[in-house]
Amino acid sequence: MANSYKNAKDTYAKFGVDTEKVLKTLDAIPLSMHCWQGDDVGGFETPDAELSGGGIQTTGNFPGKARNPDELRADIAEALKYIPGQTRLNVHACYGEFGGKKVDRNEISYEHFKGWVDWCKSMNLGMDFNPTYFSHPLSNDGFTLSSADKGIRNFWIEHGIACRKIAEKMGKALGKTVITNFWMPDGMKDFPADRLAPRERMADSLDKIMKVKISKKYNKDSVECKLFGIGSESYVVGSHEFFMGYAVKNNMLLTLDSGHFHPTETIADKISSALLFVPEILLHVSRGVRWDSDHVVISDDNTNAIMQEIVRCGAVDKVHIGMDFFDASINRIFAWAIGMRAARKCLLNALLDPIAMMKKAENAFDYGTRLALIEEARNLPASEVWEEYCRRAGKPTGLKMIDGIKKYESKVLFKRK
Ligand code: RNT
Ligand code: ZN
Repeated sequence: MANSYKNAKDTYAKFGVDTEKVLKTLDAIPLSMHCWQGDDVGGFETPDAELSGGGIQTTGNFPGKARNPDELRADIAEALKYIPGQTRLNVHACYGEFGGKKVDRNEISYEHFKGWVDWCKSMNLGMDFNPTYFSHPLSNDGFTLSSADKGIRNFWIEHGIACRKIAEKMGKALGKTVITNFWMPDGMKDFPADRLAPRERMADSLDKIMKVKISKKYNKDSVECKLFGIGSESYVVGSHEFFMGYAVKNNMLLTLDSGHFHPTETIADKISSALLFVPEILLHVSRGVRWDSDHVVISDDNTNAIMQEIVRCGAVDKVHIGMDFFDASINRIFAWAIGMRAARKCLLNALLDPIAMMKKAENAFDYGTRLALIEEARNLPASEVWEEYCRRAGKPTGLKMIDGIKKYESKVLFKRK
């Protein structure tokens, strides 16, 4: 045990915080890492999978992105060398292993994901899943489950059902519950004449997907709202009110993505409210710069505020923390490692806060002491506790992490042509 950690431990004890307990709690909280940072949301469908439509975008062309499942897994394994704590891998349906064959979205099945499941098992990773409602000819006019065309709607309903079945099998194989996140890009660039009908169709399609009996022990479904996207600036069918309502009505999980609200609106304050009405929450932790830009997560005020709310609501078991960022302009291993570590660091900060003292002051209407504690907490030696945590987990920090990833960059990434 390093001396600096011992000092930090003593300092925190004065504020009523047991760092040993915190480290245990921290280590057991899973964070879900999204596979799609590894190839800019491309996926492995044939021919030539690439992110298109859906109102989301990656910018940049940093060399060496993964071109097939094996490369993606190698890159994930490399990133995991620097990521401490329980991790889950979040896979999108377009990342199935189709063996060079064209398998349309409504025809996918568990066999296409068995490779991922076996690998995750061997790496001791849990899993999460997502139907892919973008980058497809039948999503090109901007509507999927809410399309006015019955054939298109049915195609996407079949896709949703196929995904829930796959997720259930994944959960069974892993012996761990999978969370399946439904995000549909449906919306319009300019003012719609009819905002209601697409929403009625979206709800009806979802009802048809959710009607299929799937064991909640192995799969839980979540729905993700959004304010706007590129090409859906004026209207998104699955708005916050729409999905909050849908999730409450159907007792489902609600996904809150940090980039999916007004630019000055943050998701931290939504957690305590939503948890009163939905059983669980899924978070897409992201960093929007001026818009839903999906920049790599860092330990900024926003991320700290999110983690504080999870901890202070006592909702560590009810809020599932997933990442959703994709930056194609930097080394993608860095992106994963930086984002995952930042999220966990913020979680650590939240656990280290002198909450008991703050609550005591608050209950005594002593808001001066409360503010003093908030300010003091910013200067407590959390970084020493983080160092100790990584040391115990055998994960390099600081310059060692940078050196390690740079080596992989020259040895592996830059050799991919
Ligand atoms: C898009 C949503 C959605 C996607 C992933 C790839 O705005 O955030 O979660 O990022 O499904
Ligand atoms: Zn998201």
